[in-house]
Amino acid sequence: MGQLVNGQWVDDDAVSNDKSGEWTRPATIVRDWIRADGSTPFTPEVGRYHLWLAYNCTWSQRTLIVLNLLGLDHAVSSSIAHVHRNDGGWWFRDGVDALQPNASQPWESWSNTDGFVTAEPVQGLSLHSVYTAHDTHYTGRCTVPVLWDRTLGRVVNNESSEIVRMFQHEFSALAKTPRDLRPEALRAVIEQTNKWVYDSINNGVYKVGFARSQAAYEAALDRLFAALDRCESILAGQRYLCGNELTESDIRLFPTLVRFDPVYFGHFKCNTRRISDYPHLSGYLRDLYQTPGFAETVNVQAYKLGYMGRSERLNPSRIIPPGPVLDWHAPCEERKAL
Ligand SMILES: N[C@@H](CCC(=O)N[C@@H](CS)C(=O)NCC(=O)O)C(=O)O
Repeated sequence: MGQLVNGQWVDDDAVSNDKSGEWTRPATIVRDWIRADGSTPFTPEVGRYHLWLAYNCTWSQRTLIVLNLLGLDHAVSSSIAHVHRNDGGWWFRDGVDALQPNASQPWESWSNTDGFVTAEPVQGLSLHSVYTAHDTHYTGRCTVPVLWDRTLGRVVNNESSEIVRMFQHEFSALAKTPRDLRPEALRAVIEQTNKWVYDSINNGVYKVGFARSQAAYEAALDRLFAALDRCESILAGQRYLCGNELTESDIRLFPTLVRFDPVYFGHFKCNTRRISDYPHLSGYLRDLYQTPGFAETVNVQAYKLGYMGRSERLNPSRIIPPGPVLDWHAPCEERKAL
């Protein structure tokens, strides 16, 4: 794994489990905001910001879905990391102008969204060099997604939940297909939903998979399936999590659902039930998958290679199963009728 300590990469193998065996996610560090009203040094502009992402990263996927849904992909470019985090962390084929902001560079030369899904390790531009370009003395984990500002040559924010909010609320003037994914009338229910979905499902699968004691594993597993059961009963009566319109909460749940049967079920031992065993949840997953903006962010092979291909602890043989057979193109007319 590894992280930066005072600007130097250290290949530590720290795992964040406490004494009970429970796994905790380290806090996110850079939390600045782009504001349309000019109240921060970061203003929304076409071509100014770049996203460093990985297809196999669930947190990256939500930022990409929001970019697609709002029609902001013309304004914010992105690079997709190689699926394997190896010694040195995440790697990209090349960089945003090699991290030297240069306004004269044509757009095409700094956008790289070709996926980069191969089993072979690579070395190109490291994510940690993005973090040290931001701060030569950076200390902390080097995570994706990262929102990079080419004008100021620094990171704006590396917390996905905040990046998606900036895209929604601060980039509306640049959005080709603006829509409100957090309507005022639903804000309270969206906040509540995000909280339990994050604790028990989005982050919950990691708590199950990375638990280091039977008790911690079972507690996280119970919370996960209680929350999935709760989704199933909500979705029995309405098309989306917070009502009959698509909201941010659906975008946050989708990346976990789409990885569940191919990866979390086996690799993280989340195997009480598959998503395909839930009639409403599986119809909802297909419905979202078939909504323009979602499917193009999905890369199941990247999930398998990324999670299972280099996990010494959970999959020492590194064997990748070809299955399961999934069909997210199957009709879901009953969902649209809700
Ligand atoms: N709070 C962050 C979490 C991001 C995160 O944990 N990203 C993972 C990939 S899915 C990562 O890059 N981990 C590298 C590391 O921890 O060293 C967010 O939601 O943006």
